[in-house]
Amino acid sequence: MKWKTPEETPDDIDVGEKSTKAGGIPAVLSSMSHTFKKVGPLRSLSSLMKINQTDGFDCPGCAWPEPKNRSVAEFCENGAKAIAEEATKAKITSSFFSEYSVNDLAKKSDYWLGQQGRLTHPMILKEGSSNYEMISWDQAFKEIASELKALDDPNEAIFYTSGRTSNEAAFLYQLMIRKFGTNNLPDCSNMCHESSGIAMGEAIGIGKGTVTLEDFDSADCIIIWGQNPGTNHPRMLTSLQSAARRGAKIITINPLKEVGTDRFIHPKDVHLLLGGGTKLTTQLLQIRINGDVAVTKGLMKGLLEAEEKAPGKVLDHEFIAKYTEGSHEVIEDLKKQSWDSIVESAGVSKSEILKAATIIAKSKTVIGCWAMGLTQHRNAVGNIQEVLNLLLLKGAMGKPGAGACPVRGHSNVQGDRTMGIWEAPKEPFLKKLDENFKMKAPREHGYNVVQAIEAMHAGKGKVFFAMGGNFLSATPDTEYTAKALSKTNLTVQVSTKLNRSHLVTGKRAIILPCLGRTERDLGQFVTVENSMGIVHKSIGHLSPASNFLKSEPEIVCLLAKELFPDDFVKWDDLKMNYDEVREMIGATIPGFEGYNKKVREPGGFSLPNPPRDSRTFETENGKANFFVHPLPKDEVPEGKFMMMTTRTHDQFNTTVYGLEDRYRGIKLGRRVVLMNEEDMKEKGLVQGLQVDLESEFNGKKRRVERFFVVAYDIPRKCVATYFPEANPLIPVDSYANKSMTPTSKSVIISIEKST
Ligand SMILES: Nc1nc2c(c(=O)[nH]1)N[C@H]1C(S)=C(S)[C@@H](COP(=O)(O)OP(=O)(O)OC[C@H]3O[C@@H](n4cnc5c(=O)[nH]c(N)nc54)[C@H](O)[C@@H]3O)O[C@H]1N2
Ligand SMILES: Nc1nc2c(c(=O)[nH]1)N[C@H]1C(S)=C(S)[C@@H](COP(=O)(O)OP(=O)(O)OC[C@H]3O[C@@H](n4cnc5c(=O)[nH]c(N)nc54)[C@H](O)[C@@H]3O)O[C@H]1N2
Ligand SMILES: [Mo]
Repeated sequence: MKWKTPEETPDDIDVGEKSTKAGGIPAVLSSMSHTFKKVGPLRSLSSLMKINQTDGFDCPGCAWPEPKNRSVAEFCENGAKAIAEEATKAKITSSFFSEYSVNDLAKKSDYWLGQQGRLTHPMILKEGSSNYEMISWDQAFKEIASELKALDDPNEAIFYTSGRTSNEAAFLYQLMIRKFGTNNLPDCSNMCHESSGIAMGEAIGIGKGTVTLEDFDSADCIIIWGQNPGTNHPRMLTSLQSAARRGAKIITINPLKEVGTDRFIHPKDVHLLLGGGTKLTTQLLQIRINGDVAVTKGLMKGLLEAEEKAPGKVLDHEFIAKYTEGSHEVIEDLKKQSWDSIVESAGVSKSEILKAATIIAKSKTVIGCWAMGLTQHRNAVGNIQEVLNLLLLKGAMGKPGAGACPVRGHSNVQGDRTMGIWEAPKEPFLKKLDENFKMKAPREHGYNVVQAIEAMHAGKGKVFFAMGGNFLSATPDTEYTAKALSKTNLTVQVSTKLNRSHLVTGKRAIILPCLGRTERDLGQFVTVENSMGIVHKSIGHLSPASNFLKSEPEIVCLLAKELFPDDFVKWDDLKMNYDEVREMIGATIPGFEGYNKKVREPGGFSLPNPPRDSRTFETENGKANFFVHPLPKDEVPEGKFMMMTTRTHDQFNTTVYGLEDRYRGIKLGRRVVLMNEEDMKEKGLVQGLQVDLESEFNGKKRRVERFFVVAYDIPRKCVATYFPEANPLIPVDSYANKSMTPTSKSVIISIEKST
């Protein structure tokens, strides 16, 4: 069916005061009201006490690591919301689907869909039918397997993964898919930190961060590019708070003054709850959207100037000489860049940049953190390599208190990659699969997210299977993607909650409901890897939402058994025996030898990280590489705007918890466009007026209607909207060089009053 804007969209907004600090009493109240209302007091308490404890489950909220000395309540407001969403008492039974047709449901808002509760029974939408109906698990696996077996080529199947899937499920899943014969394994990473992986791989030989949580205890300076930790990684604020308290400097680089990086009160600091909180950010560089290459070059230019004044005191010459290549070219480039062009492209003044550069120059140890503000632009790989250039100039790699920290999104997105969820796997990994599992893994690279959409659109992708996530709403170009999905023969979603991807389907569709992190899985535990490469256990304690649910590993094993009845891999045994799965992983993936033993140690174990552990750089030349990137051209034509899409304080990606973006003071509605007041005046717009937004790319126009204008402290010609409401504007063919990550933070749009 065709995608259109849900009819049930809230049609009013309320803009109040912005918060002045993150955390505090409102955060405590908000977590309590979310969990108590949805989950009930007893279930709430027992689940909140188990979050991120060594004998509990990994919070499905984000991938920020847990400290060694854990407190009783190792969670945050938004973690509590994520758990309430999963542990909710509300349930979707089969009668729900007879009451509402797929068409009826498509009219409902994302918020409403989420409120209906947990999926409880496998369902099928038959060809030509208007409603989902019950199907047995057995029959569901038969239908899926026969559709897959009927394909002319295994590459006509596409297997998506979102980043909550455990290591065990992910490993089994990719094994089944490669046995089936394809590398079509697009994942949420393609839209998220893919640019970080590529940039870091080229520069330092590993696609992962090089810091541990302890490094935050000794860093002199922490720089945060394009990240909103107050909302998306609230537990990071605890690390920032203690850093700020001991005098570390925090530089924030963001077009928005995000409350969470400004001030914070830890909910545990009862005596401080009514006070002003801790000031986190020392200096905010409020750049324009995509001003990061410029501002980072400016910071490095400032470092060179400081070095001239105090030779040998600013740059780490020893590190540069011994471990790196390309510094000369980078320094020459910095000398050639004029301050005028840097200031113009960054959107902040030379004196502001130099002030921040002075802080960095004086710091012996520097950590660079970043998230989606850097990764979702055409020049995203360049953004990140500029960050790495700065860190390398400071020798900020492989020593305490220093390093690169890409802050991951989904709680196991990093682990999924480690387990082989990747469309472009490396030969040594495939060779190991062949040896260990008596197979011939395909060598040809598969589709990433953008290529998967294009393949389905072109009729080349015929079966779409999703292990979690919400492909339709998370991907760019919603209408185009909807059309792509609807051209397939079968779409299958392994899900915990109802979402829009269940409503825009192939000719047939199947929903396989699964257990979540918080739920008991026959007494077994799974394992996950956090943003800092620590692998640890996660065990659910709550009784499952329904007796019909199966775990993700079991779902994979049952489908694999249907696909390959006489396989060398004993799929039937594995579904009950995750230790055995971990043995398989240990025999296949470096760093996981002795997995079962190591992961049973309290807190788990750390994966090898050559740059961090020994300043070893596994790049082609064995060095850490500097890269020179040009300043991005200012591509915003006269009268148009550069749009970013961002998350509110009340959502997890496409899951909408509520309609309030508390820290930004926006209530009741999500169809908003945040604009600079001067730009509004120039266009004759006032707050609360409704406008239509239109993007034009490669000759194709895309449009969304009736967004409310909100006056906001954002640089001129820059606007912000929320993800996923603005995704129909993001062109499928607009993506980052090399990583193909959709440019969700750089979309050129025009704005006109709605008629
Ligand atoms: N509660 C909650 N937690 C989450 C999520 C969630 O939705 N809700 N999502 C999870 C996932 S998958 C991810 S990837 C992370 C995302 O975490 P973030 O990356 O923090 O998420 P975004 O809301 O996309 O925010 C990006 C930030 O970048 C800024 N920005 C936009 N454009 C630019 C730019 O050009 N330059 C710079 N320097 N900054 C820019 C925005 O103002 C915003 O502050 O969070 C994870 N955690
Ligand atoms: N415009 C714009 N688009 C973006 C972004 C942006 O910043 N701007 N960010 C991008 C980023 S960073 C990411 S990571 C992607 C996210 O893309 P996805 O990961 O595909 O999307 P989510 O919204 O996280 O998926 C939510 C669904 O996952 C299912 N789910 C939840 N828990 C589980 C579980 O334990 N198991 C299973 N099987 N299913 C589960 C539920 O059914 C829920 O509806 O979106 C990307 N899209
Ligand atoms: Mo993400």
